[in-house]
Amino acid sequence: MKPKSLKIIFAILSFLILAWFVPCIIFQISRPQLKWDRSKIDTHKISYPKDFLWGVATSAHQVEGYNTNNQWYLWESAVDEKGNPRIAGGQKSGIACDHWNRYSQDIGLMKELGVKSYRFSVEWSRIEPQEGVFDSMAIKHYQDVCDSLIANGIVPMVTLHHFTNPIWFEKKGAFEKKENVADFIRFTEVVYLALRDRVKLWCTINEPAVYVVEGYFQGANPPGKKDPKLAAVVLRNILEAHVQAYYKIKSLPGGDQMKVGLVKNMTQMDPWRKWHLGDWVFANLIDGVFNGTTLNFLKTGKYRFVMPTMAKLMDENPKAKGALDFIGLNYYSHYNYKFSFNLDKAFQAKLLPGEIKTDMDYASYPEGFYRAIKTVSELGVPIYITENGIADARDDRRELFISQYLYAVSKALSDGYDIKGYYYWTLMDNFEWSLGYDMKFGLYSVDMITQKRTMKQGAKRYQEIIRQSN
Ligand code: IFM
Repeated sequence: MKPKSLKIIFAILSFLILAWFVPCIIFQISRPQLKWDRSKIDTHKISYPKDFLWGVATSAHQVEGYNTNNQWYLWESAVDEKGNPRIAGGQKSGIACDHWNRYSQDIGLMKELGVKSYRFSVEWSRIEPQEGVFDSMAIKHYQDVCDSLIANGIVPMVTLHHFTNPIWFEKKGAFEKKENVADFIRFTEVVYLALRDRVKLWCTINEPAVYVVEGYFQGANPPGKKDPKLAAVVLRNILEAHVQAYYKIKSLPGGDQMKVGLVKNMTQMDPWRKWHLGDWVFANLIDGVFNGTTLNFLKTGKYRFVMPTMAKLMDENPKAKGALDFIGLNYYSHYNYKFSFNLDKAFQAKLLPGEIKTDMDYASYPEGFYRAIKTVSELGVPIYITENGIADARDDRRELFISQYLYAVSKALSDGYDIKGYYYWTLMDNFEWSLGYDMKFGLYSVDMITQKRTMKQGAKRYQEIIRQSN
């Protein structure tokens, strides 16, 4: 071969190598995947401020039982295109943990743990069973729950929307239509006025991106659609609902005294292979849609949802900037993406070598907690960890999980991040949506026949950490 041809081949090869590896290096620098040498970490060397708000979290549909008037209840009896049940093994939420009737007993469990706060959601379909018709008994129920919490020295944190919609709202298109946001705002006003004397901490919407991805992109949750363009619209509208709910509360009596925030699930979207440009491109794309769109909207008021060839929606609401007194952070883990032209394959979670798997399809990844705190801190408001926990039916990883994840939070605190509280997900084993009762996130197990609650061994680490920090 002539030297000239060799030179050309060399130049092409060099170009290809540069075009492949240089972006990989840039991505690694801009989004480093933190990895601690866990064998050198002393998870007992942690420290928390005296006024740190230790808590537990639940949501209405997952624990209350017989929420028969929402879209999830219908979904639980539905089948997919192939005739398979929508929920694993055809399970139904049913009586769940009967928390509607047993909340006093459950507040006793919170006392036993030593927590100072309880995050729970109010069930819209109970409070407004028909459009514009409010049930005073349901409202009274939540007033009683708050009274009982306060009497026991436990601070209530209320979530207004945690995945469930009343059937009437779902039927009229839920958040697919921007004009329907007004329904949520009317509900917000009623709940706020009923509970404002008792509740100071408000979460508007729980995990908007999860609601959208599961319901409108992957179709695992109701309404089971797989429509990226609609997903872009629904995310825009549900974020708009947050903004309007924020200003609605602020405009009502006592609103200026309230802390109102949005709850963001920060799943780290990482490449499976750091040297693979395809993995990076895929991970960045998902990160952009799942995390970036929401964070950017809250930061700048600009809505930018881009999935090349699938969906693109740009919008703006300058009022979104500033519509936040705190950010609620739900953190569990990361997903490692492997590039594939077949989207279903690329979405399959991959575990990195040596990772400890939880019962969910992801690993335990405490370093990602620190990364998530760092990322949401850029919003410039205090952080409440509104959810964090492990699905661990054998209860043989929970203690380590709690130790390592609370080490990450303690490290973030000592590095100056403004974290006000931490809510373990979840108080007791409950209905984990499309996975039914198979995923055991609870600090307490629940006997589904007798409803007996039993503290798990792993929960004792949480109890100990709370006790030591007081
Ligand atoms: O159970 C869910 C909760 O409803 C929302 N955040 C994640 C939890 C565990 O998957």
